Amino acid sequence: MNRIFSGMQPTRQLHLGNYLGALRNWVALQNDYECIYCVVDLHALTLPQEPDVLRNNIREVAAAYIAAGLDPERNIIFNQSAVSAHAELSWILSCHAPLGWLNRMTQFKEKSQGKQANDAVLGLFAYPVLMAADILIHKATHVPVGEDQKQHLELARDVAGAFNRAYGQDYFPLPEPQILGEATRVMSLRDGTKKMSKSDTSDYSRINMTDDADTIAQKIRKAKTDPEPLPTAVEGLAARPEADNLVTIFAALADTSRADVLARFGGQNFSGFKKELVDLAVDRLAPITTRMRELTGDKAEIDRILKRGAERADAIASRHLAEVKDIVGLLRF
Ligand code: AQP
Repeated sequence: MNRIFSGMQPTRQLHLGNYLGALRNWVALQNDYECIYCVVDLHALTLPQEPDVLRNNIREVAAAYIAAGLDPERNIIFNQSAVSAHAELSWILSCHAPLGWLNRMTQFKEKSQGKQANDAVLGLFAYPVLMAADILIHKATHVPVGEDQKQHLELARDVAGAFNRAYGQDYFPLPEPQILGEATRVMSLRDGTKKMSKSDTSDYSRINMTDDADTIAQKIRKAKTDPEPLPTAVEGLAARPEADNLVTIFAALADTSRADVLARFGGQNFSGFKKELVDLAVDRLAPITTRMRELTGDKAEIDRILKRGAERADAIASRHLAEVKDIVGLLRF
């Protein structure tokens, strides 16, 4: 049976990269798979968080899922910390994950940059093992993510394989990454060589899912470009990271290809293209933003959805955790 698992961290507001690289694909997948979508709040703790802000962000991410089109009845939507089997399996898996594998993870290197080697916290280093546990506790077969998560997914497969080999059983499926759509890696609007990211200090680097139409327009107008007109073919985007990024965003929002976008705008300067991109982005995001605002206004309803989701997720996860405990030789009473 195919089962999807994926999640987002409730660290600040979600942005267009989260939407185009992941969330939008999740919505499409709900028609064909059994889907479990998690707000990975334990992952958020790997960087310092303000407790009240974190609580709000957890609800806001859940609201974004639903506002983007995920049906909380058809899918399981819950927050990670509400199902303790995630953290328990993470410990068991961490006993099967060699340090050498974790030392290769580029996200840890990026996020611990600027810190003395011994000041980075253990949780940040162990992040990929918790992510492996999130996926494997549900025996998920497919994981839709943006391209930046590919390395972590490979680690999850390696850890699953190491566990299976250690106990001579084909217990965990090796989860397949699903890196889908035209915009698998949306870049910063200020620097086309950097990933669009929640933690970028410049708000102008990203379009947040809560931005209003004026803010979106301003950010796209100010987005970095180069002096050349848009090329007429995709090959012409090579070595033009900012142009490539804006064309990719346009293509993803319009559900078309970069070639089609260039067939329309090739040879023109950026100003007309940017005007159309503003209209398109506002058209696609405004209904989601409006729905998100309605949902976040009703905390009790979001909490009800998360609680119900946690009960459903726990029913799957507890069963698997019990099996894992039996496999490794822990006593259950
Ligand atoms: N720029 C991006 N382009 C495409 N996909 C992206 N994703 C994130 N950024 C982009 C995908 O969104 C999903 C959820 O990501 P996350 O919230 O768990 O954390 P992240 O990848 O750490 O997101 P950020 O914005 O980059 O946060 P910070 O700045 O805190 O590191 C994942 O599927 C991810 O691939």
